[in-house]
Amino acid sequence: MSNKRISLTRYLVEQQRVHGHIPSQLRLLLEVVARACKSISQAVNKGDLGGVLGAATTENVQGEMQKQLDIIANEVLIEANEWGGHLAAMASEEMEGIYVVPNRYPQGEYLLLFDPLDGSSNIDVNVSIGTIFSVLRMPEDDRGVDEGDFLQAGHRQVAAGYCVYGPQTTLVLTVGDGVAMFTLDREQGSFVLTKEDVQIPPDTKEFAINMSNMRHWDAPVKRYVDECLAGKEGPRGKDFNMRWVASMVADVHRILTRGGIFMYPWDKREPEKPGKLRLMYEANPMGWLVEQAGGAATNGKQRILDIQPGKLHERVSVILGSKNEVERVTSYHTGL
Ligand code: P6P
Repeated sequence: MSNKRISLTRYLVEQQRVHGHIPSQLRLLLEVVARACKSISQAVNKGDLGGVLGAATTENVQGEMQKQLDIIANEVLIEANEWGGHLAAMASEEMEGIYVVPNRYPQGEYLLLFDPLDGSSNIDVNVSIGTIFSVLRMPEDDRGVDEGDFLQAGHRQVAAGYCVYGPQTTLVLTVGDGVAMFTLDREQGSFVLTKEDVQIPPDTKEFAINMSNMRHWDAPVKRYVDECLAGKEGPRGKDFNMRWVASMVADVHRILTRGGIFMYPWDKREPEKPGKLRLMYEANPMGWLVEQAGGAATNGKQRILDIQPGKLHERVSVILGSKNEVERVTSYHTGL
């Protein structure tokens, strides 16, 4: 890649010129989301100095105690996106129902879904966290927007990405033509293209899973992890390393950067739930990014992006990353 600095705006304009599927309203939406992520990054960066660490006094729709920064990030995204005329409505992990753009603003043709601050348990201990977002198009018919309009399979996304607030603040984005990464230049206050055409190696020696749940896993997951732990002397014939940041954005960023497999599978702690992670604003955007980078994403049995959602906040089992590893774990589930 040449050493000229390409801004997010220039990248999106040039992508539109070359590929023609980033209409101006979608480009505006992505630039607004990026600006909102910059604001969230500033708030996260302040930490204790900003008086924003620690728990709020409220629970989110999942019944989880909210952190102050969860609420701040949610409000930043709502306020940044509601007036631009590019959205019909928004949905967030932090809100029970959808947020319809108020009548005082023009309604657009896109739907924005987000986890405003994923990895909240890491906020107070200064470990990377992030914002995950997914963009869908409003269905064609002209009636008003409701929750049902959001219930589209992940393969219908028109854009997806995340912003990781770590040692660098990096925006990672796909509009269906591969994955690009933009690092925030704090002096200029702009996101600068630092990597494009991201590729995940098909094989890996690194797996990510919360090992403390081992006794609750289903047999196929236990088999896969046991084989990794058996190392050179085992059936895999090589040693594996393990990582678990407990921040999906950080784990996925590592996998996009150097490969690996991330698993948050169904387990028998809450057998009625298909998994912990949410389909619409965690698994779908991350699954598309990983596929766009040559990886794979399944729920153990089927492609995540083919799952037809039944509820806005439904959960899903997630296995994603290096293609050959994901296919191996999936084959242990399906017997194929
Ligand atoms: P556990 C963060 O709360 C999150 O939703 C994901 O970002 C992360 O991968 C997972 O949950 C961590 O869960 O059970 O290991 O704390």
